Amino acid sequence: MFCYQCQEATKGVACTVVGTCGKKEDLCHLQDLTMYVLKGISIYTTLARKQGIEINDSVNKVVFDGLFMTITNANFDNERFVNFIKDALKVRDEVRESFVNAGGKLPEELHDSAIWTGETEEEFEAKNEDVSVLATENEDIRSLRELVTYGVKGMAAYVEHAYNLGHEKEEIHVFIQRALASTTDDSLSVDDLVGLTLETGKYGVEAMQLLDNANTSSYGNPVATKVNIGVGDKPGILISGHDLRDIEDLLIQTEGKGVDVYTHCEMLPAHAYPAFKKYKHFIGNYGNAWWQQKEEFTAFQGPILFTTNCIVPPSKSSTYADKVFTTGAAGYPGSKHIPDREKGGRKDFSEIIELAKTCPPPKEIETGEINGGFAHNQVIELADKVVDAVKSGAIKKFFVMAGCDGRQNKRNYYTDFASKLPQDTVILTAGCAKFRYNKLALGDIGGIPRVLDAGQCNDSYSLVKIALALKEVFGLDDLNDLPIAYNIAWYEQKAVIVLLALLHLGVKNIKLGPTLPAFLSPNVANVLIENFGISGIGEVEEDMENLLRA
Ligand code: SF4
Ligand code: SF3
Repeated sequence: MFCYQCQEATKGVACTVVGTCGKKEDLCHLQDLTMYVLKGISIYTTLARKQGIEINDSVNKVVFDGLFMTITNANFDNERFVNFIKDALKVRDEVRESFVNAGGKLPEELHDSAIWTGETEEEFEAKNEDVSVLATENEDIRSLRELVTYGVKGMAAYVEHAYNLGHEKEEIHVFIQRALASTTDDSLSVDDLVGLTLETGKYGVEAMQLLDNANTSSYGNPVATKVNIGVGDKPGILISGHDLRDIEDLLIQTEGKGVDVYTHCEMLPAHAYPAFKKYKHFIGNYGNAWWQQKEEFTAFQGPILFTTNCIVPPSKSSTYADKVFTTGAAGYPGSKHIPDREKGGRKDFSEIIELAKTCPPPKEIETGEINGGFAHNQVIELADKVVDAVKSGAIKKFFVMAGCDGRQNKRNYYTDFASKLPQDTVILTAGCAKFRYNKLALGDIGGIPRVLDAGQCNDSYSLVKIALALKEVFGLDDLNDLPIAYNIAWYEQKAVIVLLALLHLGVKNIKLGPTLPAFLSPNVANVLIENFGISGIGEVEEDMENLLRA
């Protein structure tokens, strides 16, 4: 196996025996093949669109679902991948057939991903060498192809959440598929692929905007909220991941059932949406970022529903493995998977609710409250206060510390960084990176909390909107002239699309840690360093001094 798509790639190079995430070789091969088949589909859809031939909308869903399933820690279920590949091969061949039937012209030579076929698991496994990341020999081309691929994986996740709320944008599907097809095109140069990488960022902004519209038009604009981190006395269901439509279905179905609902990790921001505030049994948030789930799920004692990543494989001695459920793109072998909703309907969570009723209430692991709900609308409502604080010097600088958390000790850097920041600074955060500092007593500046949490990783879009609004207020031409520094933590591919989106918007001098991506070849890393001033992290004090001075 060869996988280097996340920040925890072994030795900062690649996982080649087993993933740090728990992904085994056979699963890695199935995920590689999934990507290959999606590329094959995308070759035909892109050709068809170029020739003005219409594609059935259902194909888009196959592509974004498949991409999402291969994101780090989303799906560990080999069987789901085997079935997905079989179905996707059929879809690919149907797309080709309808393209040809509609008078479409096939090129003389087609990439192998558009024609290869296999039926059995043995055939799938035997294909690995051809479909592995290493099949691209030139390391710069490979690096750029993977950078684009990981960007569209992140984008696909956001597209799926928006789709679940009835929001879609054709141009984003068209781009995702064109980008995938481009990764099979040997005629593209390094420069072409650099251009495609920046274009990926452009569509990343659109995907985040699409999801922001979907979330806020369905559930209202998040408002400043204090979220309880203690427990109630009833049995609970813990819901993790990013899908708001799923939490809506769960809250509705648990009402009046004597069962409480708690958020975990990236679901924490759900508490700030007005539509969810009416549920009395929506008690609070339990635990921290994804990587602490083994201990926290044990203490929770009730069922856990994963709507997306990040799943950590439970240990053999785990007392909660039989209480884990998955839905959507998430999957884990042996865990019950709740099927998709019928159009216009709701998912059926009754089995989880029945199980919860038989469980003891969660054990208390902490008490108190944390602040949330500082997405763009809420912050812009506070704009006068914020602008006055900047003008009076009460706020000297904002630090965007968005992104992902992870298990490496090196990430203590972010806790240290946040706690050592001077009192006249404000942290703007989004994503599960926040769990490194959102429980510190950092205080406020004239009523403005020093950690403004915009929400999930996709809500990094909110941070951009806030920056654009400040740029306007201060009459600046360039985002980089604002007193904002970027110190971003990444782990999986959604952070890759967030980063590419920021680059597209012209944000410079981003610090990216705790390590630079293994998939950036030295030359590609240099392009990012030279053109965008991207740098890795160093020592807290030195980094802070440099960022405060810049
Ligand atoms: Fe390794 Fe990350 Fe790939 Fe898992 S997703 S195999 S940890 S690089
Ligand atoms: Fe976290 Fe997995 Fe990326 Fe949405 S939950 S940010 S790592």
